[in-house]
Amino acid sequence: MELKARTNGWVTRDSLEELSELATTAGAEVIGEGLQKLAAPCASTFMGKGKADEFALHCRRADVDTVIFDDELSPAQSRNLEKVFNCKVLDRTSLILDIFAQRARTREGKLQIELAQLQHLLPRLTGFWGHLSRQKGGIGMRGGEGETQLETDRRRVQDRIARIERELEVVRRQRSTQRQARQRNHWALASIVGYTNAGKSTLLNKLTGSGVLAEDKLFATLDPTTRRLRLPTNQNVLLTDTVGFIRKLPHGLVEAFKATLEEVVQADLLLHVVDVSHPQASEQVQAVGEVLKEIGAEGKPTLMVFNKVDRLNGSQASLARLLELHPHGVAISAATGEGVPALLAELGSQLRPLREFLELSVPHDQAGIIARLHEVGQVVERNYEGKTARFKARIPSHFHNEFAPFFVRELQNA
Ligand SMILES: Nc1nc2c(ncn2[C@@H]2O[C@H](COP(=O)(O)OP(=O)(O)OP(=O)(O)O)[C@@H](O)[C@H]2O)c(=O)[nH]1
Ligand SMILES: [Mg+2]
Repeated sequence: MELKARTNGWVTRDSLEELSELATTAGAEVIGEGLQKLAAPCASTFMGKGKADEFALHCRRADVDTVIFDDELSPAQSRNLEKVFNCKVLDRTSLILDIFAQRARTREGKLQIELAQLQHLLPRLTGFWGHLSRQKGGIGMRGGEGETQLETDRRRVQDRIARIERELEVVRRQRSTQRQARQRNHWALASIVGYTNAGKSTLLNKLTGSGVLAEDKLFATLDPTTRRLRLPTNQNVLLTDTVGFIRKLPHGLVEAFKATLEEVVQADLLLHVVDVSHPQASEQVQAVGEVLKEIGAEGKPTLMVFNKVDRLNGSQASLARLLELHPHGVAISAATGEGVPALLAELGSQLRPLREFLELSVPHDQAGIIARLHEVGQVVERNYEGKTARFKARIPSHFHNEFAPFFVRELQNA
């Protein structure tokens, strides 16, 4: 397999390296790579004609069966390139779609990925029948070429897209009902976000002891998992681990994964996990920011979690830079547990503004109320002297009614 990219400067090389990781994740063996600097891509073949022929020779010699481009190709460009290379041509988007298709386990995940694939396929439905027959998902080859057949296929794809969208709408409604049920418990919702392979699932497992699959592969997680986390301060948080982000995440994919990503949009707080041992940690932070913007989750209260500090081996410069930019960030190792207590403390303090700090006075005989206060609130100070017990506690605002008869005054949040 050969790789080829066209953008400029050092970013190209990193992006190409990531493309190679993606290809390996998809199950391919990477044979080689190539770069071409062009002022503008060629309209018909993306890369220059001479370079394309040179590459084709290379591919034939190495018995390559697939060429992957790091940039998005137009339908015509990939068709023309398939002729030049005489093998399958993919771009970054189709590669990512392919990995997602392999990973999808739940009905929802499968629907979302099929939707993204069909949306990617639709503009590529031209007279080129090979494309259709290669697609997974049951759109088979039917005999007879020509416009009529093409129109039928287009309509079929459009019908299927409409059906999937309707089914996903049902999923979305179910999710929203589940979320409302959870909100009746009035627990804060926190979503773990971050670049793929940053250690999000490892962190969820470390914090909640759950067994989410964590792997040294890109996009190990597709479907969201939610677990309850009880902080040392007695606050309950629902933590959700979800699909990782990547640079140039296909827009259609973001669109298709809306139901899943809604968890992120609805969260009270985001835990943005960063692999600080990665040479492009800062660029990855930026890429995650862009996806958050795209799904409408920018500007949410965010706790930066700088993960994999155990792999830094003394080279702390990039961590120091990131901590300077994000002074409330916490450096941890989800693998060894280093820094996790500090993370829990910071999580508690960031969730605090969601609660109000109150002073209450409760008669000693109201044992039920006192027990309830300790259950749902975070009691900071208690004084049992005198006829009534006095408490200073942080209480989620939706519980205020229960304690209203015992309010003394509101306190300043420390
Ligand atoms: N050394 C070290 N490795 C870690 C740490 N955290 C995670 N890893 C490893 O990094 C790899 C990716 O971890 P995951 O938890 O699957 O990452 P993720 O962010 O959930 O990745 P996707 O779901 O694929 O987006 C795994 O091999 C983990 O064992 C850490 O603190 N230190
Ligand atoms: Mg994961």
